[in-house]
Amino acid sequence: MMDKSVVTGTQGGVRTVTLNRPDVLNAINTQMGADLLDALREAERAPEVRCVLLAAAGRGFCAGADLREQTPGETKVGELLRTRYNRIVLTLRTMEKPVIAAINGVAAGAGANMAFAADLRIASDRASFIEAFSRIGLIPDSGGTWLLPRLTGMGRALELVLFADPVDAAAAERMGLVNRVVPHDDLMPRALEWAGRLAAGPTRTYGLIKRALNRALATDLEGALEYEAHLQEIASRTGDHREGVAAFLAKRPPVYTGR
Ligand code: T3D
Repeated sequence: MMDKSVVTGTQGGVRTVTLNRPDVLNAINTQMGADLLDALREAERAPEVRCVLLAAAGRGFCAGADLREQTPGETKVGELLRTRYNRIVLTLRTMEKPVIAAINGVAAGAGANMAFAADLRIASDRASFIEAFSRIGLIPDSGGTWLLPRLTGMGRALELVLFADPVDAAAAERMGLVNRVVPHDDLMPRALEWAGRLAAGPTRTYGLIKRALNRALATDLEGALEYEAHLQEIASRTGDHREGVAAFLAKRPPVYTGR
């Protein structure tokens, strides 16, 4: 039987979604793109999932689109992006539960931008990032044009995409591309620790937080304040808010159900 291109497992509310084409550094072919989108959408729907951890098998995180599947000039790239990559990035970005990317090695092209679409990034000291697109005469896709200037500022974003040089983990942390860099062997334990913590949190509220921050990037202060007021009404009616206040007053740790 062929190995699955994406492997999933759930423990303690954490759904781990592992890219699994290690021989090609997890380059995304048609099958893997479909499997990844399915896996993310399933994680988004599943009520028992309270945090998603995007990880990868082998020495690479993801080398972007599988270039062996492409025929430049013939492949309908716009359609491929609209039906697959854009949906993956939007699902990562908008699903109303936290998404962590654990970056074990090289992340290139769409592979880098998928990592940048996650909410938090924890990287091995062996990780690197390459906005590889311009090396092969393409523009950054999979959200790169939107995500990079927001993470690093416009000057650095342009440097990353025009030169398309590899950025090592330490430089990525300095630029704000990743939240933490850890020794390689600590990557999955540390990522699972973060994921476990978030999976025990007020999931509904985390979802509202993502909604608020995503919207805030596209609005003015007045609009953001109004949206905060609207969403806070919703958050204030959750069981987890009641639990949080009760726990504080009783001087005990809260036990959140995610609702
Ligand atoms: O056109 C569209 O579909 C639109 C969407 C575009 C989105 C994109 O992601 S465009 C960008 C595509 N990605 C790239 O251009 C990166 C290509 N890969 C590399 O530049 C290098 O592989 C890396 C810098 C990522 C890693 O280098 P290195 O030296 O550590 O490894 P390697 O030897 O190059 O790769 C190992 C194997 O993976 C190798 O196979 P082999 O020779 O052992 O049989 C290599 O061919 C394969 N591989 C790596 N990247 C891809 C790939 N195979 C297919 N597609 C890849 N993207």
